[in-house]
Amino acid sequence: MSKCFGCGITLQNIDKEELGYTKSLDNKYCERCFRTIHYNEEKKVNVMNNDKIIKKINKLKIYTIFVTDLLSLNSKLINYFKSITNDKILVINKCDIIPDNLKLEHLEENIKNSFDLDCLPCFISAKKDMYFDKLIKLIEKNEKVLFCGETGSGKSTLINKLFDTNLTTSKYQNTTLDFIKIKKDNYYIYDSPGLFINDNKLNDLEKIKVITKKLSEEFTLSIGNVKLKGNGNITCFLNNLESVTSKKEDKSLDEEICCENNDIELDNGFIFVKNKSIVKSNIKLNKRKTIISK
Ligand SMILES: Nc1nc2c(ncn2[C@@H]2O[C@H](COP(=O)(O)OP(=O)(O)OP(=O)(O)O)[C@@H](O)[C@H]2O)c(=O)[nH]1
Ligand SMILES: [Mg+2]
Repeated sequence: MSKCFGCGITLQNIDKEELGYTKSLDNKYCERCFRTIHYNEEKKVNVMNNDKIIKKINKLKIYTIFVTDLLSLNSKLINYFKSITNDKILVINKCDIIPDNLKLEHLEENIKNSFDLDCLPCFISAKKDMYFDKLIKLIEKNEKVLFCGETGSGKSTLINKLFDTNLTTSKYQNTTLDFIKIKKDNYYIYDSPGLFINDNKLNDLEKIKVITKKLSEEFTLSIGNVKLKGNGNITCFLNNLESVTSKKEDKSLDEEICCENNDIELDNGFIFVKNKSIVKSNIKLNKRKTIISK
């Protein structure tokens, strides 16, 4: 049975409504990939469960490149990274979106400390071909390399750039549907379906939006589905598409955390709180040691 070159799904020419459909089994791509590539269409599908993906990655015992971006990096994702038992590296893609005043070498060190990693992460930009050297050196040491990480982190884009392949990429979630094994020169490269972390993921990243706000008890600050009150100044690092509004409201918020030199993790970014402050919210939020300041 042949598989789609774009997303890895098994090709079939029987059921138009089912995944893998193509008119002719001689085609290299399924209809879903064809429509994504040529018409930028989204077709939502049921995805492979995260635990199943991690189990398969660990079973393959291959050097693993775990891809994320700065706004998606959070404790939930890092727990998946840590559950990979293969030799591995954390690659932070889309570094073209990071504001120039944030120095990558500081971020690398701070991320290692904040998430208690064994080694420094590696910043790259697949889209802009930036900082591939270190990654290429790591790849060259291994005959087989597997790319994994959250959906939309840019795994397939990165493989296309590094190995001149034609995997399907898109701004939508769950583009790659199954593991894909590609032989290229002396290497075996594996792409994998993306891990699904949250419904609110925004993949279309331009420059990170940096917004400074003062929290208060009278005004509710809304960032996506998160509402905030409290005291002190905060700096928000957000996706360019994320909306931020402020509204006078008497209603109190139930959750509360005390922050000092912490980041509060959001679905598409984070909030840096430098000075000691109380942050109240409508949903339970997670704080970490900041990745911003030294
Ligand atoms: N700004 C920016 N966008 C990128 C970069 N790399 C990839 N992207 C974009 O991220 C989106 C997702 O890319 P994909 O390569 O399809 O992501 P994936 O990790 O393979 O996603 P799944 O197959 O769903 O797991 C696309 O819109 C890419 O253009 C990058 O370095 N910078
Ligand atoms: Mg992909």
